Formats: sequence, C-alpha cells, structure tokens
Amino acid sequence: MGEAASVKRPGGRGKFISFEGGEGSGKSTQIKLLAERLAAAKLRAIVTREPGGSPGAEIIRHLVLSGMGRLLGPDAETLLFAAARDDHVRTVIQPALSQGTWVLCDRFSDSTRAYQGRLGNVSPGVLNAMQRVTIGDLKPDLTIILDVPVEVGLNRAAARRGAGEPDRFESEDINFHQDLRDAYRQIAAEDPERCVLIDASASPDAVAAQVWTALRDHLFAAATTASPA
Ligand code: T5A
Repeated sequence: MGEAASVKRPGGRGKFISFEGGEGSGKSTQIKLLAERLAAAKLRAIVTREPGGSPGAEIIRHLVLSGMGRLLGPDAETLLFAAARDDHVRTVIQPALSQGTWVLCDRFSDSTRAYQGRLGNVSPGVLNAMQRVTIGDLKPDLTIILDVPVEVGLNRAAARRGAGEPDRFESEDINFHQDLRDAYRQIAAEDPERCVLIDASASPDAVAAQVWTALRDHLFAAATTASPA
C-alpha cells in the first residue's frame, strides 16, 4: 500500500514538528526525508528553520552565526534569537498551521533552552519571559531529538563544511558539545509526551524509519482523524 493510501489526511490545524540535536546530528537530512514522505502521503507541509525561516529572521541569523551575538553577552544573544523567533512564528509558522499545513522546523525553542539556557547560563526567568512573548502557548506537537556521539556530529559537520570556517557554535570546544548532548537528553527525559530521542548514528534511511515510527506513535495514533492504515 502506498503512502498516500496509508495516511488519512487530518482536517483543521496542521501539525508542528521540530527537529533538535547537536551540530551535525542530521536534522536537515531527516527533515528533507520526512518532507518527501509526507508529500507522498499528500500531506501539505513546509520546511523551515531557526534561527531564520522568514526574511526578518534570516537577517538576524546572519548576525548571530557570525559571532556578533557573542560579543553582546548571553542575555543579549538570547534576545536576538527571540526576535528572530517572534518574526518567524508570526509570519510563517502560525499562518501555515492555521491553514492546515504541517510545519517541519529545523530547531525551535528547545535550542534556546539547550544553547542559551544550559550552556550560556541564561536564567530561567529570562528564558520564560522571552518564550511568553515570542511563542505564548505554541509548542511543537512532536519534537524529534537526534542524538549522536559528539565526535560523530562534529566530524559530519566538518566534512560537510569542507574548507569553510566553523560558525559561532561549531567552533566551541568539545566539552561544550558534550554538555549540549546532555542538555538535549535531559529535555527528552523531562517531556516524553512531546519529545522522542532517536539514535542518529545509523544510516540516514535507518534514522528516517525511526522518525516515521515516532510520527506514527505520537501523532497518527493519537489523532482520530489521522492514523496509519
Ligand atoms: N541556536 C539556534 C541557538 O544557539 N539558539 C537557538 O534558539 C537556535 C534556534 C544554527 C545554530 O544556532 C544555534 C544552534 C546552532 O549552532 P545551523 O547552521 O542552522 O546553526 O546548523 P545546525 O542547526 O547546527 O545544523 P547542522 O547544519 O550542523 O547539521 P544538521 O542539520 O543537524 O545535519 P545535516 O543533516 O546537515 O548533516 C550534516 C552532514 O552529515 C551528513 C549529511 O549528509 C551532511 O553532510 N549526514 C549523515 N552522515 C551519515 N549518517 C547519517 N545518518 C547522516 N545524516 C546526515
């Protein structure tokens, strides 16, 4: 049976799926594979990313990944990510979900919790205030957290970059990336209803199969209007 026949299309609001994980964990690769699978199932979906995803937020992306935000300090850098998210949510994510379009987002608010909260020591008070302003009650219906050993992720990122310079976060030391991995594992453990931790060290197709299983278990099985045959 083909994909189109195996997934019943839900009406109403679209589903919001975020992908999280450390550098080179394979988020972009998996989002692309999932988008293809959803398209085959005739589900309307957009792929977007953070920081960025809207014209205004892409300008801020350029600023933060250049390392400019680091010069301003962790709180101000968090404000930059928040400003980008505010624009992205208002102009891209919310309108798409309201029209019944699924949104596949490469990083979302868990990235701020992990990078700026756990690693940047930005206080929960600041993070919560920013979250209230930028996303309110919006949260992903499902968050896929791709987990790979730090060396694997950094080697993948370096191989893809080739002779190019590492960005603001890729250039942090190995302890930073280990703490990051721990932070994501903790986020997954604290919110098992929303988050699925997936071992992403296998081949892209094997990881994609686990991602699909997570959708089936967390989205299709839960919905009365969308279920695998
Ligand atoms: N950030 C972001 C914050 O600090 N706070 C925030 O609130 C937000 C939203 C964004 C940076 O901003 C920070 C976090 C980030 O450091 P980015 O340029 O968007 O930076 O980069 P990342 O999101 O970190 O993503 P990467 O580009 O590093 O990697 P991906 O998307 O995880 O991985 P992908 O798919 O591009 O794969 C990397 C390479 O590995 C290969 C791919 O072909 C590619 O070459 N690969 C595999 N190889 C073997 N087996 C597999 N299973 C593979 N999967 C992929």
